[in-house]
Amino acid sequence: MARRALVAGNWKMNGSRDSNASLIHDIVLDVRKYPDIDVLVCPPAIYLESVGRQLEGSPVQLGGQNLCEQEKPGAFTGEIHGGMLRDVGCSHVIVGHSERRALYGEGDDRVAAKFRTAQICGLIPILCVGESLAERENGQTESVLARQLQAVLDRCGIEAFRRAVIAYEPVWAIGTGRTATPEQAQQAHAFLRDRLARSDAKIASSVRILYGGSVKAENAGALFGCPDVDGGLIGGASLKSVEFMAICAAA
Ligand code: G2H
Repeated sequence: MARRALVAGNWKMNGSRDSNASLIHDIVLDVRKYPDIDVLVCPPAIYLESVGRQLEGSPVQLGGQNLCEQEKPGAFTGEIHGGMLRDVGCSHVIVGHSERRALYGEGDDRVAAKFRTAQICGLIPILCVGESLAERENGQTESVLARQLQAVLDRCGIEAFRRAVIAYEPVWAIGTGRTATPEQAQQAHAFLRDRLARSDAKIASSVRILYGGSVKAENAGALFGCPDVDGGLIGGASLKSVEFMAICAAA
């Protein structure tokens, strides 16, 4: 891996004050064994502040799972402004996760707006892209990835990728136990990097592209061994400290 690896836990809508405290306790104890990688946790918004407090003094970084695309705070009931994520200690925020795209109607334009707002607020966006099973079977994987990436390039420009992370998450591999093979992951990651290289080769070679979709301790090593895979966005397996730290060990 030419770039510094990042292992990010996306807790999704899971956790409680007690389970979070125990999970973070274990991660903080263990993470010092892995000084050569970056580790990030993305708890549900309501727990960001308490988890952030528990992370103080540790190298583990904090991220949000979503933010409002509005650049200024105001009358947007139920939404969370990027500045608020910064305020409670977040460095990163996930944008465009396929669950947001599919279940909450977030299209490419809205995802691009969220990406931009994240950066305006000083956050590093983790842009999720990925094709559905039908799209893969119809041979549309590359056109879907290109479209999702282009929406952000059109709105934010290539320079925006100096401070951004991409996560390739094939929808058919998310929470299904079905993981992309290392070859499938490498092919998609290389494609994404190549698209960025058309605009700026240096930025393309420095941007971290994570793989996400049923990553576990047993498959992490092979995925992270691919030249264009720079770590992972981990869902279910990030909720168990032993499994999550084993994934960190593989990075
Ligand atoms: C993909 C991933 C984390 P899981 O959504 O973003 O989840 O590892 O449970 O497939």
